[in-house]
Amino acid sequence: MSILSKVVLATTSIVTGIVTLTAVTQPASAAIDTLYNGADRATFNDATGTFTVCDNENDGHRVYVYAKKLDGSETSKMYDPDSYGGGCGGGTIGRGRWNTWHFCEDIPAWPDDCASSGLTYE
Ligand SMILES: [Ca+2]
Ligand SMILES: [Ca+2]
Repeated sequence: MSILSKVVLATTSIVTGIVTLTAVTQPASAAIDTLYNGADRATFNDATGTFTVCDNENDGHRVYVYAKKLDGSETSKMYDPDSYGGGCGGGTIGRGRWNTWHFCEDIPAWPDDCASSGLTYE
């Protein structure tokens, strides 16, 4: 075997090792939790702690998400900043003793219309 062949073989096994390691470190249990409010939509990614919030209804009602901990404390509201159209909004939370998250449509002069789901991100 030539020296060049040995170098190529060694490089190949290093690359293979990196690929395998990357595959193993991918979160196996990553899940996306989705809440709907009509056509409006929000997600939570439990691999990254990231919320997205998308206003898909051209009705003048903004949408936002927030999360609540077991001790009752809440995050601030994370809005879709440009409301209907454009992109989505969102934010990221740290790991902790979370309890629920809420996806709400802002209804002026009425209680906001919210959908809720359990939240585990420890
Ligand atoms: Ca809307
Ligand atoms: Ca938007």
